Amino acid sequence: MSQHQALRLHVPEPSGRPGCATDFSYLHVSAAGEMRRPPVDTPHFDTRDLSYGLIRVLDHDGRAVGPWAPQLDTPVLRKGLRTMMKTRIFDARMVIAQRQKKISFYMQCLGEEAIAIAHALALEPGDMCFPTYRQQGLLLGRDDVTMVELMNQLMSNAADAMKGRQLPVMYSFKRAGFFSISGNLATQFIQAVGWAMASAIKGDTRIASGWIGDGSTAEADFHTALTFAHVYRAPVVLNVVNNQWAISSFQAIAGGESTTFAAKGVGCGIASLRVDGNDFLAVYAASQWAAERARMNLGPTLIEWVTYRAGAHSTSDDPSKYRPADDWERFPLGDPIVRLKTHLIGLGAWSEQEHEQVQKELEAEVAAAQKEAERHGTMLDGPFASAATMFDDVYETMPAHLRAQRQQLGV
Ligand SMILES: Cc1ncc(C[n+]2csc(CCOP(=O)(O)OP(=O)(O)O)c2C)c(N)n1
Ligand SMILES: [Mg+2]
Repeated sequence: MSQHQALRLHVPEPSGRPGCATDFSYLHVSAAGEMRRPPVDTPHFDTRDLSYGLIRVLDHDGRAVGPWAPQLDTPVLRKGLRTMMKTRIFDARMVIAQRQKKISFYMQCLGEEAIAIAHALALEPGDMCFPTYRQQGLLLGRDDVTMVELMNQLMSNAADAMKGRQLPVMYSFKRAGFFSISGNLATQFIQAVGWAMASAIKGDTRIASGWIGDGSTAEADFHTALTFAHVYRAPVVLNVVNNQWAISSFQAIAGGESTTFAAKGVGCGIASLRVDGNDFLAVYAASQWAAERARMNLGPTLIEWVTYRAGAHSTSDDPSKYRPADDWERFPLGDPIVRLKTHLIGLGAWSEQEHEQVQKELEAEVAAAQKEAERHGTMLDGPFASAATMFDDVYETMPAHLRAQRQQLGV
């Protein structure tokens, strides 16, 4: 027998389980206004404290405090709140539509609305996002993409621009700087870095914004993307949405327990920030800082957005099996909609009455869009595309084995 003790592995566990409240002290939440804001040309090693702390602007009373408080006009904030409310209503209706079998599958971004919506404000026309399936807010804040178009895709109906070949939610809007979503997670990150490098090689001025979830950072693509982004100082913003869960796997399993996802960026030579993702103002301020760095050829920035996936992973998931049902209510960073609403009320630019009124207006707007989309068909009762369409638009000249399969199908 060896005189050494038996070796053992550490397997991270969440601090809460169904019936046992989560201890959120693991999050290490800084006070609003506490973190410093360095100049955009700061070197990566000077962001070390910012990758372990938490950049926050909105305090408990909804006031904007500290060096990261951005200068955003009230109409922009009002539109931001409206878009977050619209996104939540849209999501809720689409979950119901899935339960009614009108769509086959859906993924909501409940609780994470501020991230995509405030981030979009820091981007310019022509910039390209490489999103995952929880950034519908990038599209719902735009005037050049309609809710009907999104719903057509979700219902895989006759007006679906993807012709039913993409899983619902996997949108593609080149004109809106929204790269086709791929279900193969983490691919978005290397694609974003590659696109950003191409933009620089061409001498263009457009930057890229890549997206990944906490769980997906465990994929090799994440690390490859960081290496290329760092080495070539690619003009890209690397967004890691840490919503605490990857389906039923706690974020610690992907490596967020004794370090942070932002700190991984610093280790790779990339300026990195850890930011309150439920704080609309902090999301905008950090995104703007990172976008400016990219535009000024100062290289990539990794931003870890700390948030909470308040809903189920997808319509195929039941989170009550693996986490406490009231987790979101107890999450220390609160609800992004309530926080921006409180801020605007404090500024005298919103009221409870207006909130109720806007809620009703948006519910009617989303319902009308659904009615319009359903005119083109749903998964419940068609009309369905011919099976022949799955063979179209893939190869310029269809290979023989596919021609044979098509014949076999008789279409
Ligand atoms: C490469 C790859 N592995 C596994 C999956 C299956 N899968 C789909 S979503 C998901 C969880 C992802 O969690 P996270 O990255 O934290 O994103 P979130 O869903 O929380 O937004 C997994 C494992 C996949 N789609 N692609
Ligand atoms: Mg996650």
